[in-house]
Formats: sequence, structure tokens, C-alpha cells
Amino acid sequence: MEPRILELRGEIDRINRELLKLLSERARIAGAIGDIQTELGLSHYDPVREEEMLAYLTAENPGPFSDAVIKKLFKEIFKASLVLQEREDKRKFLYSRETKPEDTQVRVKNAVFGGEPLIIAGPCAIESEEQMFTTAEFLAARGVKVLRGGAFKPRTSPYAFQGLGVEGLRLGRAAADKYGMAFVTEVMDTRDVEVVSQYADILQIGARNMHNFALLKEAGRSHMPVLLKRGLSATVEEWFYAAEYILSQGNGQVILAERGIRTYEKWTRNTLDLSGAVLAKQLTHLPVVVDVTHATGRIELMAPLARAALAAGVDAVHVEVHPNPKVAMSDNNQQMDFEQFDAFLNQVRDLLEPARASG
Ligand SMILES: [Mn+2]
Repeated sequence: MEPRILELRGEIDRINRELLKLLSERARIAGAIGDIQTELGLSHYDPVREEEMLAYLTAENPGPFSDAVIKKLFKEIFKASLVLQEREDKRKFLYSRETKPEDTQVRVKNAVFGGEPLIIAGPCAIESEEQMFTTAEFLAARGVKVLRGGAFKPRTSPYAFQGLGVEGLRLGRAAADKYGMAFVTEVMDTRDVEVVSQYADILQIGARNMHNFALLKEAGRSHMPVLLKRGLSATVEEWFYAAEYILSQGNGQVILAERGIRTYEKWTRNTLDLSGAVLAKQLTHLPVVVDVTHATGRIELMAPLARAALAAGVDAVHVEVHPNPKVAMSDNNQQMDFEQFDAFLNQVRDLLEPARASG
């Protein structure tokens, strides 16, 4: 090797090491700024500050690199610091397994979310005493521990049936009590959290309200177990952030529910995002439910997808069951009748009772 090149390369090596030291020192200082920003609830990304730094760096640029090249190099350094600051933040989220490695169990009456796999079942909407009691009796006899039923219904059209309200809550509570079940029902309005909490064991926050931050906070303050459905077009990250709103109010009893996301597909009501459900199991410590009714809207798909979800390790499957779906006041094409539910149960039973099935 030519000795002059060798000597210059030695210089380059020295400068590389110095740059490395300076970059690391810069990263440590950026990290300290990031901690203060996190503490104050400020964003780490500050475009004005970036502009300011790029302005003096290009103004003082002695060459031979062009201003564009200097900008590009420093922007890479800025980006690396930002990634570092954001990664530090993630560690502090309450939903994250990095904060709490062990699974969270949510106990409601005889049901333990995060224990043996569960089924949540019941009609879309609570319509009458007879409908609710017949359904509860039928489901309880099949070992279903959690009864669902909507008293306040979020309907696409404001002219569609909006639910029985408090009378519906009363019927749901009475039916669940008679058959020893837990009762889950949706709350849509911050003003209703109190009354729904009086009747329900679990507050459901529906897909359309996943981004209703006032409602999330109010549900957090209630200290009731909360079943949080993923929004129609919410990313997994947005879903977790919604859970964080509840958790940050000191309410650790959050159950995540994947209920299908909106895609271009028309042959199913939504597209079940099983990846999202599994990510929720892996990245959070919270119990995860898969709602196969709203995810598919097709009864023939419910058992296969419930099997897939249970095999993938989710904690519960959610289905809608109605004594006579043809006359149901909402979602009548996708609620199972009793015969269909029995067939469904037969198809998933081995995954619900793994110990008994193998023994
Ligand atoms: Mn429904």
C-alpha cells in the first residue's frame, strides 16, 4: 500500500472515532431533551428548531460539501435522535408489556378474561324481556359466562332503532343475574357512564367511539372493566393509544376487542385483522377478544374465524345470538339463531376446553 494513502487513512480513522464520540454525546443530550419533553407532554419533533439548526449549519458551511449535502447529512442525524427519543417513550406506556410483562386478568363474576378462553354472546340490541331472558337461559345452559346486549345503539342512520335505553339496561342486568352471567353493554355518551355502570359488569366502548377521548377518560375514571373495540379505520397503534387513555386514569381493567377493519372488500362486512389481534396479545398485557360477528357479517365464516382466533391465542370470542334473528331490530342478517349457535359451539368446543378435549 502506498504510504501516503496509509497515513491519510490513519487520519480518517482518527476523525471517524472523534465523530462517533461526538455523535454519541449529541445523542445523550438529545435524549435528555427528550426526557424533559416527555415529562411536559411536548412533542419531540420540532420543525422550527430543525430549520434553525440547518440555517446556521449551511450559513457556516466551509465546504467542500454543498449546502444540500450538509442538510441531508444533518437531517439523518436529527432523524436518528428523534427515533431514539420516541423509542424511550414507548417503554413508558401502561398498555405495553415492557411496562408490565405478565398478562392482565380481568375478573367479572364467574368469568376471567385472560384465563380459560371465553365466549361473549347475546343479541345485538336488547328488545324485550322475553328475548333477553330466553337468550340468557339458552346461553348459560351452554356454559357461556358473559351476556351481551345493546341498550344504547350507535346506528349508522339516525332514524334506525336507537335502543331501549335504561329499560334495556334493567332487562340485561336482570337476565344476567337470573342465570349467573356477567353483563356487558355499550356506553356511548360520557353522561351515561354512571347509569350504565349501575347495571353493567363491563362497559363496552364501541368501534365508532374508540376516538371519543372524553368517553375513554370517563370510562377510565369509572374504574369499571372496559371492553374497548377497535375503530373501523383505526391502526393498531391508535387502538393501543385509546386503551392508554383508560389506563392512564388508573383503571387497569381494559379488554381489547378486534371487530374487523374497513377495507375495499365487499363480501364480508369488515375484514378481520387477526394480525392486529395477535399483535395486541404480543405487545400489550391486556386480554384480547375477537368479535367474529361484526368482523364478517356472515354466519358461515364465524366458526372458522373463531377457531383461527382461539388457536392464535386470543382470550375470548364475541358473537351475536338472537332467538329469532329475522325479526331482530338491528343486524338481523348476522345474528345467529339458537340452532346456528349450537353448530358454532360444536365447531369451536375443542379450542374452548383444551384440557377436557385432550383428556
Ligand atoms: Mn351488532
